[in-house]
Amino acid sequence: MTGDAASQAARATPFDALPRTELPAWQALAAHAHGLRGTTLRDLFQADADRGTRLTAEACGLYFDYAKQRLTDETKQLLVQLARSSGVAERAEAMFRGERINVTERRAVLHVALRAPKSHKIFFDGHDVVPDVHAVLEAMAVCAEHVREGRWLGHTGKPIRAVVNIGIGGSDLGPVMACQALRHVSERSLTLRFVSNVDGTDFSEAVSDLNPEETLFIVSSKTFTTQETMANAGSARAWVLKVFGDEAAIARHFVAVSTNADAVAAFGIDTANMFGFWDWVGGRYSMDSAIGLSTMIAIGPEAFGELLAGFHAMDEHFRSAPFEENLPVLMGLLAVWNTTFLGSRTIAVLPYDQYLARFPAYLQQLTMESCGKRVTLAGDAIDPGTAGGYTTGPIYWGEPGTNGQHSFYQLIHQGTEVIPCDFIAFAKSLNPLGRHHDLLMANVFAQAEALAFGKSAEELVAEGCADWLIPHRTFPGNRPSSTILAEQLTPRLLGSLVALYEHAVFVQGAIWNINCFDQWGVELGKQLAGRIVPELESQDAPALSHDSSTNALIRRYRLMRG
Ligand code: G6Q
Repeated sequence: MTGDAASQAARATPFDALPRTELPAWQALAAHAHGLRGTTLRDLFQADADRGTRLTAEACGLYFDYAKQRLTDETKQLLVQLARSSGVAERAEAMFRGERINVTERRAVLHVALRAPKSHKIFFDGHDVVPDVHAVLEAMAVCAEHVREGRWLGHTGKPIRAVVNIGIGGSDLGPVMACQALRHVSERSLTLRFVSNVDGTDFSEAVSDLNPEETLFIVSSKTFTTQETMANAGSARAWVLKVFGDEAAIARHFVAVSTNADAVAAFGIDTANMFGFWDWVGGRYSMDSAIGLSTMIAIGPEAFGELLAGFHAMDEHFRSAPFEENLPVLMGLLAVWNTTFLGSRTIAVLPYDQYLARFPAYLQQLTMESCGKRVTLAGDAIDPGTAGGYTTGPIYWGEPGTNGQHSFYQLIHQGTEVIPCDFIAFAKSLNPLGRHHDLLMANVFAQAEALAFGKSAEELVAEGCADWLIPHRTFPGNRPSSTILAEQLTPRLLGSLVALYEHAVFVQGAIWNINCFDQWGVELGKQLAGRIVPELESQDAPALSHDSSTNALIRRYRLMRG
């Protein structure tokens, strides 16, 4: 064993070595899934009057109804056994204890520390990180209040009125989602913009109507080396300097969020205006770290504190609730059940709340970057085609309801794919307007009902449907969904909702025995483009050594660009 392998083995939990397909619970579930094939949701509901209230769980203001999932009490029992024998609880404890469970990057995974109250202690390498977290939160609050109250003055003495977050991936998607979700509690006199794409259109459009004298850029990048972010930050710098012609303006118009103080200083941003975080915060788990500075500026430190409290409440629930009533455990198990045992390849997330329009995009990164893995923690292949293999991370996607109903829901109702859905809805509208909210809610309930029970040929005959139309108008039903119902979309509720999905992903990762916390595919993308850039920028036609298709595309681009 090499030194590396030995130290990894020493860190691993006893569960990492267990081939999942050999677990009795796994095998029982495979047989059970086979046995359930002929049973429909109609059958299950007809046989069991309590199903709709029994197969539910509730925590942190979230009511989770999974009665319309294709499962029985026995399925649930077996899934819980699978979670136990896969070491979900032990792995979660290792995370909370600050162990380096991200073995390929040798990092701890401590996003739970970002929302721990001051009174808590969470240790990493013998050091309590909670005071560090709160010190950064306090510094962020000072900055946020200055901007919100018009006390942060630009180079010419005018108060900042527009904030532009420059970042990508985990340094963008969380704040974009949260700022939109919490717009109802945000400071409306401030303009919030987000620039992520290296496409110059993104930057140009974002600043086109802004006044540089009143604009503050937040350069958000954990590494402060990401090509897209550095290119956009460079353009922002040039945009500011073009107006002021004075380097001193940078300090008034730029702050940074990063773990890399040297690179921040080299860029010209005063490190006094840098808000730090730590390598134990993964990008996609960072919206409640300093990466959330734009969110805090928008909603204020108090509401940001509420958001963190919501995250923390779900952390505590995940850590302490019995698996049978544990929302993240149940949600994670359902994803495993639908994906690995019932063969669904995608999960649709359908928020019936316009404020959550970017929630599916945010979740795509959280879920797919985390569970898009094809080897176990020990490096063994688990492609479904290999011995002992199985399907991991499903594709997450979605759009807010009711809009989706007028486009892709057709396929969910009558296509050949079975797509489990997560419906998310709120009892109280943040913008009550006539009948609108009841109409919205009627749609969410009706969709879940129609997907589960469909419409049979007999029902169509009874309605007088012409014979030849019956196959077209029949809805098979038996299409699974869960519904998450909460009272109102508050900052606290949003925190709990995000933490619910974060921990559900953790549960999936533990069961699939994969590393949910690395992202080598993303790293690859960062390197590949870097290799081609000089070939595009060089004045002479460079020798190209890619495949013939890439070579031809590069040549054609150079030609077309002129
Ligand atoms: C997230 C990923 C990735 C990352 C971006 C931005 O988990 O690591 O999406 O957030 O690539 O990276 P920087 O914050 O380092 O610019």
